[in-house]
Amino acid sequence: MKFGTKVIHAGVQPDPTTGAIMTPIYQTSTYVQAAPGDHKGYEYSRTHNPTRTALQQAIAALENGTHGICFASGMAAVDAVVKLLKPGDEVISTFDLYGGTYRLFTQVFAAYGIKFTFCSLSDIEQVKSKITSATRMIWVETPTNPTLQIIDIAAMASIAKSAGALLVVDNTFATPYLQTPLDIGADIVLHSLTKYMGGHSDVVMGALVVKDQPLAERLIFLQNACGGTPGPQDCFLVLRGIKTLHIRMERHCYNAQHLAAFLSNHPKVEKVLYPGLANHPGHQIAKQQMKDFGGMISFTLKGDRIQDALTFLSNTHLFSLAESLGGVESLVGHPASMTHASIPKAEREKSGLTDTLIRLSVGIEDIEDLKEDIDNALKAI
Ligand code: P1T
Repeated sequence: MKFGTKVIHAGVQPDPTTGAIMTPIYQTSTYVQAAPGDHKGYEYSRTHNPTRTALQQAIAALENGTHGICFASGMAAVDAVVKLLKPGDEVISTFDLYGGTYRLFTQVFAAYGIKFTFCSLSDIEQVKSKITSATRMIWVETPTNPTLQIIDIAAMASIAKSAGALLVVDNTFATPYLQTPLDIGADIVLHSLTKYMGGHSDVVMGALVVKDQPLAERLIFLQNACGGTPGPQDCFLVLRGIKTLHIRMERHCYNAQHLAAFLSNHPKVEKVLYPGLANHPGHQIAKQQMKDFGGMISFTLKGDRIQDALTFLSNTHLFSLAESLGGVESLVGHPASMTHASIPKAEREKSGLTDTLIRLSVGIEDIEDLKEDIDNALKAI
């Protein structure tokens, strides 16, 4: 089945009791049993819920996995993956990572004896040099949040395999419309469904997708045992959101490509980070592993003055100043003080996350209006 058909049909079927074409919101915590253990597959909604089951099947199908496992937030999904490990185990990752993921690694799990090593994941030799006999996981975002580096998934998979480690790919920025990491060697795909998958900035949720039965069983166990599960109404909203994922992503990519070109030629702009630009260091790998280049752009201003960045941020009107990304409406953010404030300055600057970096989540509005909005805010500097 092709992607545009899958987003609409995978995982869902008319409701068996009424024929309702849309999966109902099963707003129930429990299910009546005819006798102890004699039930219809549902016992308690932390463990299973029919609306969640439909969403989990749909997401698994989109990522070419066998199991989708949903959580109450992207962070709850990250939490479940790290709980596969035990004290003494090591994870290799990078500073160029969502600030909340870095915070969970360094301020929660480090205290439980799990070791996190941060390096440049675009430097394959550096990654190999960090492998030890305790390495159990390589943790990748690609494109990265917020400097939009492209990490070679197949190369990371081969390093992980030879070390006997799992490769985790946070696919939030790309979505399965642009890349399916399980097909090129990843073991676990992670999503903040809050972003492009939900697509409408009206829900917070996360998911994991795997294609290995024992790994799925352990993650499903952790989902139920730790209990960070989403409610059925949120699952319904994401199910509805993903029906238009392919159409929204096409427009996000189209708008971002045009806006990146516009910014690149603007006299007040220093550097544009967008993998769709031919001068982006990860452009060739992006072309190989992605269908298009996504809807996120980061850039810096000439002169590198924080005041200029703040002036820009308070002068956009269609781009709203807010955390998050991936909704139909355009957002602008200042990672150093917002989404990535929990990463110490010296560490975030190692991957180019300076105090003047501005991040755009380019929405699906008309490109001419978006260009005009950015141009006006640049003129205000
Ligand atoms: O916000 P939540 O649904 O818990 O997802 C966490 C998360 C995980 N992975 C990536 C790549 C993310 O970008 C996020 C959340 N990011 C933002 C809120 C942000 O504005 O970057």
